[in-house]
Amino acid sequence: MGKHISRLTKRFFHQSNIRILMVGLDASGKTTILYKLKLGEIVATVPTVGFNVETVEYKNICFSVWDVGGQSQIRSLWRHYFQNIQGLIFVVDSHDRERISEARNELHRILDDNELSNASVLVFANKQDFPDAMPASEVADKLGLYSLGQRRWYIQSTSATSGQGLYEGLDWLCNNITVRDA
Ligand code: G3D
Ligand code: MG
Repeated sequence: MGKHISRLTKRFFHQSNIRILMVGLDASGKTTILYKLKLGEIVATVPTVGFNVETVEYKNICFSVWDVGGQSQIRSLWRHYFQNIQGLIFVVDSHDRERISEARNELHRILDDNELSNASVLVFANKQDFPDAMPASEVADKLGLYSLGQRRWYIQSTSATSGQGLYEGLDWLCNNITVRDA
């Protein structure tokens, strides 16, 4: 894991202030991913009631993470975190067929925000270790990724508990982010 991370940091080395947002429905695996990446100390904050944000800063890269779905009253607060985002990671529980359409709605609602119009989208089709998990192609279809038009997106099968697929996905994101130097 350490080797992968140093390789990724080298990639990012010449770029400044990379901001990556990682969101998904609750229990999709975001916190597990954050810990698995071992980027550093995860700081959990509650900027307001019902809105929990985890952040990790690793050299010039800042990850912000929160749960989406169901809390329409706090959506307006998200926009603060949307500014200067180059990459969006959307985490899906590939084993949760019941909530895949809710995941789809949340993803599209986020992508409709103007602040994210240039953000590349990496989807982690997580929990692939479940035998009945939907394959990444089915997750892509059910999330409506094929209708995203010009947007750069990529879907990666992952199993956050073992770490499988995480670095492959991040590799893609490193190569496909739009850097807006301040
Ligand atoms: P969240 O931060 O998106 O809400 P978490 O999700 O990271 O808290 O994960 C929710 C639960 O799913 C956790 O289980 C976690 O271990 C499990 N999980 C995450 N990723 C995977 C995966 O790839 N495979 C499997 N099998 N489980 C995974 P608990 O039991 O702690 O609630
Ligand atoms: Mg969490």
